[in-house]
Amino acid sequence: MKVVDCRWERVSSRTKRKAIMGGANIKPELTSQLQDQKVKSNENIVFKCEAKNLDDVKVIWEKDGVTLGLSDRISIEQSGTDLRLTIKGAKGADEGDYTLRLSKGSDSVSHTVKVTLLEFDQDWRSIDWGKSVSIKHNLEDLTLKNPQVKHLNFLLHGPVGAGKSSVINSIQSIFKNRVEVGALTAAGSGTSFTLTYNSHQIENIEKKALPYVFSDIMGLEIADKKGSHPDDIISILKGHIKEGTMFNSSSPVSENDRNYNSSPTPSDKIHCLISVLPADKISMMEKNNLFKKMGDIREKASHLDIPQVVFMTHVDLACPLVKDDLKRIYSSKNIKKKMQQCSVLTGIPMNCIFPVKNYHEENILNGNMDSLLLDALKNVVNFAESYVDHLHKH
Ligand SMILES: Nc1nc2c(ncn2[C@@H]2O[C@H](COP(=O)(O)OP(=O)(O)OP(=O)(O)O)[C@@H](O)[C@H]2O)c(=O)[nH]1
Ligand SMILES: [Mg+2]
Repeated sequence: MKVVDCRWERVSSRTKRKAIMGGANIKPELTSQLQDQKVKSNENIVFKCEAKNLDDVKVIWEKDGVTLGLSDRISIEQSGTDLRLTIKGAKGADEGDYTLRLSKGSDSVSHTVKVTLLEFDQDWRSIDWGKSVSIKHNLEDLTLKNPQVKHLNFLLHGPVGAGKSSVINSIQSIFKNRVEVGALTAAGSGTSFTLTYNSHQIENIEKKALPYVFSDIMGLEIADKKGSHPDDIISILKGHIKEGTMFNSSSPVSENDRNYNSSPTPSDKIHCLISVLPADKISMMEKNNLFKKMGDIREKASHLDIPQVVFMTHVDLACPLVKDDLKRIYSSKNIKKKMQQCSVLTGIPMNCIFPVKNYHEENILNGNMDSLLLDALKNVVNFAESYVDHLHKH
């Protein structure tokens, strides 16, 4: 603590003299405020603040009411009017309320702020980041156990602009080894861009057809009058709708329609229903009736025992941490919270929710994006495989 300046000065009032004699009655004062902090794992937490009248003042830093002392992680500094607390390498236990307290005799001034960690100390789900090539090869070489089924059919449903077409393009891109735009995407439109029922069989670089077919349908729109009719989607699940069918949102495809397949084979059915939800808009969606519509479809899929998952897209827009480094996807608290919201809203358990980042502005492939998408694909392929296996045995 500093030595107080005791110079004698001629002063007009008794009070002022007393103050200068030792700063006895001058209260410490904070001249700038501490700020709440949201920090990444391992980042340094630094609190800076300015104060005046610090002579004879005890400077105390507290965390959740307990006084902090110096350690190899904690440094407490004072230089003139500048006060600083640094905590090296933030971790989960550092979250809490931090108080700076300046006290002198019975006078005391304090300010409390919050530290929140944007990340968990460890990834809560593991993923093989470096193994995208071998996972890709395994998926290329897969032979289906059920001889009646030629390929696994995945149906993507979800709101307009959720990234359904982009999911297909992204998966196709990985197997083609270059960025593809086969299933057209729409930039920023409010109404659905995909109007017909289109199927895309994934091919590899040698143009070999892989046993994965993705169907991309018109987005389920907020207004009831627009978007795919839920009855059409249920017909798709059962394998009644042929490729290329144009949807009419006011009247579903009937049994008399030439696009109606009245005797679907196991190969025509949907083997996994993928709800595509954009991470950055989940909170907004809670308020509209989209989830009711999606819920009706999922209920039908459940009656048919079709496995169901969520692909949560736009993760880059939902979390700046993930935008900077996709590998932080399973340490980001924000992303986990969004996934939990998806789970609550859809009733689909967390282990069937896969956050993905689609190719949308990139021109070249990215190993981390591939890893995340392939991890999701590997899981849905397993679920669909079990389902078709079950169809075969029963
Ligand atoms: N930032 C970001 N943008 C994405 C992502 N996925 C898709 N997009 C963009 O979001 C927009 C809509 O994507 P689409 O794939 O057309 O969405 P959709 O669900 O097929 O839309 P409809 O067919 O109209 O129902 C496009 O501009 C995409 O480039 C993502 O993961 N991150
Ligand atoms: Mg689309």
